[in-house]
Amino acid sequence: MSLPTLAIVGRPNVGKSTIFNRILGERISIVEDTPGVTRDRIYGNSEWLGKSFSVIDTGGIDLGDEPFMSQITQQAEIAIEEADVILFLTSIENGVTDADERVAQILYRADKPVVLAVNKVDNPERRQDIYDFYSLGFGEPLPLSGTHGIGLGDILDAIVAAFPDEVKDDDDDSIKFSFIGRPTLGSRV
Ligand SMILES: Nc1nc2c(ncn2[C@@H]2O[C@H](COP(=O)(O)OP(=O)(O)O)[C@@H](O)[C@H]2O)c(=O)[nH]1
Ligand SMILES: [Mg+2]
Repeated sequence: MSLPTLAIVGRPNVGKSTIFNRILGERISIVEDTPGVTRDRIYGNSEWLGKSFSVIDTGGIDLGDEPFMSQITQQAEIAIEEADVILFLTSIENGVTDADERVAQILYRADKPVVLAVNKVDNPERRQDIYDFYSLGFGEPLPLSGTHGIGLGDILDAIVAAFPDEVKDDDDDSIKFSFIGRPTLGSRV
Protein backbone atom coordinates (compact mmCIF):
# COMPACT_ATOMS: atom_id res chain seq x y z
CA MET A 1 0.00 0.00 0.00
CA SER A 2 1.19 3.53 -0.73
CA LEU A 3 2.09 5.68 2.20
CA PRO A 4 0.13 8.84 2.90
CA THR A 5 2.03 11.90 1.70
CA LEU A 6 2.82 15.14 3.47
CA ALA A 7 3.91 18.10 1.33
CA ILE A 8 5.68 21.10 2.84
CA VAL A 9 4.81 24.36 1.08
CA GLY A 10 5.73 27.99 1.65
CA ARG A 11 7.70 30.86 0.21
CA PRO A 12 11.51 30.70 0.23
CA ASN A 13 13.40 31.11 3.48
CA VAL A 14 10.60 30.26 5.92
CA GLY A 15 12.46 27.10 6.97
CA LYS A 16 10.96 24.34 4.81
CA SER A 17 14.25 22.46 4.37
CA THR A 18 15.03 22.79 8.06
CA ILE A 19 11.67 21.33 9.04
CA PHE A 20 11.87 18.67 6.35
CA ASN A 21 15.21 17.51 7.73
CA ARG A 22 13.86 17.50 11.25
CA ILE A 23 10.85 15.43 10.25
CA LEU A 24 13.11 12.93 8.55
CA GLY A 25 15.82 13.06 11.17
CA GLU A 26 13.84 12.64 14.31
CA ARG A 27 11.68 9.67 13.39
CA ILE A 28 13.61 8.28 10.57
CA SER A 29 12.70 5.08 8.80
CA ILE A 30 14.10 5.32 5.29
CA VAL A 31 15.81 8.27 3.71
CA GLU A 32 16.71 8.12 0.07
CA ASP A 33 18.52 10.57 -2.07
CA THR A 34 17.34 10.88 -5.63
CA PRO A 35 20.40 11.31 -7.81
CA GLY A 36 20.21 13.73 -10.66
CA VAL A 37 16.82 15.09 -9.75
CA THR A 38 17.42 17.91 -7.30
CA ARG A 39 20.03 20.00 -5.62
CA ASP A 40 18.26 19.44 -2.31
CA ARG A 41 16.89 16.19 -1.10
CA ILE A 42 13.16 16.60 -1.62
CA TYR A 43 11.52 13.46 -0.40
CA GLY A 44 11.86 10.75 2.15
CA ASN A 45 9.87 8.61 4.54
CA SER A 46 9.24 9.14 8.20
CA GLU A 47 6.84 8.07 10.90
CA TRP A 48 5.03 9.56 13.85
CA LEU A 49 2.91 7.81 16.47
CA GLY A 50 3.45 4.57 14.60
CA LYS A 51 2.12 5.95 11.31
CA SER A 52 4.48 5.94 8.35
CA PHE A 53 4.26 8.61 5.68
CA SER A 54 6.19 10.18 2.81
CA VAL A 55 7.35 13.79 2.95
CA ILE A 56 7.96 16.14 0.01
CA ASP A 57 9.80 19.46 0.34
CA THR A 58 8.24 21.35 -2.56
CA GLY A 59 10.74 24.17 -2.09
CA GLY A 60 13.50 21.86 -3.25
CA ILE A 61 11.89 21.07 -6.60
CA ASP A 62 13.95 22.62 -9.34
CA LEU A 63 11.66 24.73 -11.49
CA GLY A 64 14.38 26.45 -13.48
CA ASP A 65 14.34 30.19 -14.03
CA GLU A 66 10.64 30.83 -13.52
CA PRO A 67 9.76 34.12 -11.83
CA PHE A 68 9.40 34.09 -8.04
CA MET A 69 5.61 34.11 -7.78
CA SER A 70 5.28 31.54 -10.53
CA GLN A 71 7.60 29.15 -8.70
CA ILE A 72 5.63 29.54 -5.48
CA THR A 73 2.40 28.94 -7.37
CA GLN A 74 3.73 25.81 -9.02
CA GLN A 75 5.09 24.42 -5.77
CA ALA A 76 1.70 24.88 -4.13
CA GLU A 77 -0.02 23.20 -7.07
CA ILE A 78 2.37 20.26 -6.88
CA ALA A 79 1.62 19.96 -3.18
CA ILE A 80 -2.09 19.86 -3.85
CA GLU A 81 -1.66 17.22 -6.49
CA GLU A 82 0.72 14.95 -4.59
CA ALA A 83 -0.21 15.33 -0.95
CA ASP A 84 -2.80 13.90 1.38
CA VAL A 85 -1.97 16.62 3.92
CA ILE A 86 -0.21 19.94 3.32
CA LEU A 87 2.04 21.68 5.84
CA PHE A 88 1.81 25.38 4.98
CA LEU A 89 4.89 26.98 6.48
CA THR A 90 5.24 30.71 7.20
CA SER A 91 7.67 32.70 9.35
CA ILE A 92 7.12 35.03 12.28
CA GLU A 93 10.14 37.11 11.20
CA ASN A 94 8.37 38.77 8.29
CA GLY A 95 4.72 38.53 9.28
CA VAL A 96 2.16 37.68 6.60
CA THR A 97 3.65 38.54 3.21
CA ASP A 98 2.19 38.80 -0.31
CA ALA A 99 3.86 35.52 -1.16
CA ASP A 100 2.19 33.81 1.83
CA GLU A 101 -1.15 35.13 0.61
CA ARG A 102 -0.41 33.82 -2.86
CA VAL A 103 0.26 30.34 -1.47
CA ALA A 104 -2.95 30.56 0.57
CA GLN A 105 -4.98 31.44 -2.54
CA ILE A 106 -3.74 28.35 -4.32
CA LEU A 107 -4.33 26.11 -1.32
CA TYR A 108 -7.95 27.32 -0.93
CA ARG A 109 -8.72 25.57 -4.19
CA ALA A 110 -7.60 22.24 -2.80
CA ASP A 111 -9.83 19.78 -1.12
CA LYS A 112 -6.93 18.71 1.08
CA PRO A 113 -6.31 19.26 4.79
CA VAL A 114 -3.86 22.12 5.45
CA VAL A 115 -1.91 22.51 8.70
CA LEU A 116 -0.67 26.09 9.08
CA ALA A 117 2.59 26.54 10.99
CA VAL A 118 4.53 29.68 11.83
CA ASN A 119 8.24 28.96 12.01
CA LYS A 120 11.04 30.90 13.74
CA VAL A 121 9.04 31.31 16.94
CA ASP A 122 12.29 30.84 18.84
CA ASN A 123 11.21 32.46 22.11
CA PRO A 124 8.01 33.46 23.94
CA GLU A 125 8.25 37.12 22.84
CA ARG A 126 7.96 36.00 19.24
CA ARG A 127 4.62 34.36 19.94
CA GLN A 128 2.89 37.73 20.25
CA ASP A 129 2.27 38.20 16.55
CA ILE A 130 1.24 34.66 15.75
CA TYR A 131 -2.48 35.50 15.63
CA ASP A 132 -1.89 37.69 12.55
CA PHE A 133 -1.59 34.44 10.63
CA TYR A 134 -5.26 33.60 11.20
CA SER A 135 -5.84 35.98 8.29
CA LEU A 136 -4.50 33.32 5.92
CA GLY A 137 -7.72 31.39 6.47
CA PHE A 138 -6.46 28.02 7.63
CA GLY A 139 -7.50 28.13 11.25
CA GLU A 140 -5.14 28.14 14.20
CA PRO A 141 -1.52 28.96 13.29
CA LEU A 142 0.76 26.55 15.17
CA PRO A 143 4.07 27.96 16.44
CA LEU A 144 7.30 26.24 15.53
CA SER A 145 11.01 26.71 15.88
CA GLY A 146 12.98 24.63 13.45
CA THR A 147 16.22 25.80 15.01
CA HIS A 148 15.30 24.73 18.52
CA GLY A 149 12.96 21.90 17.59
CA ILE A 150 10.06 23.41 19.53
CA GLY A 151 6.48 22.77 18.46
CA LEU A 152 7.12 20.05 15.91
CA GLY A 153 5.43 17.33 17.98
CA ASP A 154 2.09 19.17 18.07
CA ILE A 155 2.32 19.84 14.36
CA LEU A 156 3.06 16.20 13.55
CA ASP A 157 0.12 15.20 15.77
CA ALA A 158 -2.14 17.45 13.68
CA ILE A 159 -0.69 16.15 10.42
CA VAL A 160 -1.03 12.47 11.31
CA ALA A 161 -4.59 13.04 12.56
CA ALA A 162 -5.48 14.56 9.18
CA PHE A 163 -4.19 11.67 7.08
CA PRO A 164 -6.95 9.62 5.47
CA ASP A 165 -7.49 6.11 6.86
CA GLU A 166 -7.04 4.56 3.45
CA VAL A 167 -4.66 5.88 0.83
CA LYS A 168 -5.39 5.07 -2.78
CA ASP A 169 -2.82 2.56 -3.92
CA ASP A 170 -0.92 3.78 -6.93
CA ASP A 171 1.11 0.59 -6.90
CA ASP A 172 4.09 2.54 -8.12
CA ASP A 173 5.92 5.47 -6.62
CA SER A 174 7.06 6.65 -10.03
CA ILE A 175 3.45 7.70 -10.60
CA LYS A 176 3.17 9.29 -7.24
CA PHE A 177 6.25 11.40 -7.86
CA SER A 178 5.47 12.06 -11.49
CA PHE A 179 5.84 15.81 -11.05
CA ILE A 180 9.59 15.53 -11.28
CA GLY A 181 10.74 16.99 -14.53
CA ARG A 182 7.26 17.70 -15.82
CA PRO A 183 7.85 20.47 -18.36
CA THR A 184 4.28 21.67 -18.98
CA LEU A 185 3.44 22.63 -15.45
CA GLY A 186 4.10 26.31 -15.99
CA SER A 187 1.47 26.60 -18.66
CA ARG A 188 -1.27 26.00 -16.13
CA VAL A 189 -0.26 28.89 -13.90
N1 LIG B 1 15.68 31.94 13.77
C1 LIG B 1 15.32 30.85 13.10
N2 LIG B 1 15.86 30.60 11.90
C2 LIG B 1 15.46 29.49 11.25
C3 LIG B 1 14.50 28.60 11.79
N3 LIG B 1 14.30 27.60 10.89
C4 LIG B 1 15.10 27.87 9.82
N4 LIG B 1 15.80 29.01 10.04
C5 LIG B 1 16.79 29.64 9.13
O1 LIG B 1 16.10 30.22 8.04
C6 LIG B 1 16.88 30.13 6.86
C7 LIG B 1 16.10 29.45 5.75
O2 LIG B 1 15.87 28.12 6.12
P1 LIG B 1 15.54 27.00 5.02
O3 LIG B 1 15.19 25.75 5.78
O4 LIG B 1 16.63 26.91 4.02
O5 LIG B 1 14.23 27.64 4.34
P2 LIG B 1 13.49 27.24 2.96
O6 LIG B 1 13.97 28.19 1.92
O7 LIG B 1 12.03 27.47 3.26
O8 LIG B 1 13.80 25.82 2.69
C8 LIG B 1 18.16 29.38 7.25
O9 LIG B 1 19.16 30.32 7.53
C9 LIG B 1 17.73 28.64 8.52
O10 LIG B 1 18.81 28.38 9.36
C10 LIG B 1 13.97 28.88 13.10
O11 LIG B 1 13.13 28.17 13.65
N5 LIG B 1 14.41 30.04 13.68
MG1 LIG C 1 14.67 24.89 1.04
